[in-house]
Amino acid sequence: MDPRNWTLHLAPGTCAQAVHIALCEAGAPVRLARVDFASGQQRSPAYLALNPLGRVPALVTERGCLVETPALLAFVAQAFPEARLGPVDDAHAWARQQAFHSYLASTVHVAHAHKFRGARWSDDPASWEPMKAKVGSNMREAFELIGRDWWQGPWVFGEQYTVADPYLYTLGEWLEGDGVDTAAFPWLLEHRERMRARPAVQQARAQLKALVEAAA
Ligand SMILES: N[C@@H](CCC(=O)N[C@@H](CS)C(=O)NCC(=O)O)C(=O)O
Repeated sequence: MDPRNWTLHLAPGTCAQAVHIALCEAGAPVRLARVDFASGQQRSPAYLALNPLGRVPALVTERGCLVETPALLAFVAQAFPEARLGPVDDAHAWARQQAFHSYLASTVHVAHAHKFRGARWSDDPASWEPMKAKVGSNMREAFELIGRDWWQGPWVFGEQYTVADPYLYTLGEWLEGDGVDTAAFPWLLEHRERMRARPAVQQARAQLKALVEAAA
């Protein structure tokens, strides 16, 4: 498989950033395709034919389309072992990393989604505001747990940077918008600065900016 033949479908401000950064860390020169949420492109027949979930990220490869952030991060770490983006040869450590990714995807991301996507869980618009009101406290509690039970520092799993780092960084960037006072998480703010200093993060941001500007 050759990453030059792959296309990552993404949108600004989404969890797809984690995969984009991971691919930049791996030095994988994939093509990028922006999905325009403003016009509902994620639900267009053409996009649904590609990814029936109607979400980003989606990575189209020669062997088909891969979806779901934890699976994509595992794929990048395993497809580019020389980049050392995860303990792919250590079954226990690898499972532990998958557990962290699963927690981010199934609990943290879902807690955040209650802010804009209440209609997924209830047809009663009156229930959307109470769901939204709970987002800040749920996100704060999730990051308290991460800081207590997962975080090792200076990276999520200690001295070795892994694909867990862009995932935590990406979801952590949502906190202020969710009404969480991040001053309570100095370890996270320091991690954010370390992430922003990485060439791969700067490369991913520059690529996305260019993509957005090209579409404007
Ligand atoms: N479980 C999926 C969730 C993907 C997801 O919900 N992505 C959001 C952006 S962060 C999306 O595409 N939302 C579009 C929509 O809900 O219409 C994953 O972890 O990749």
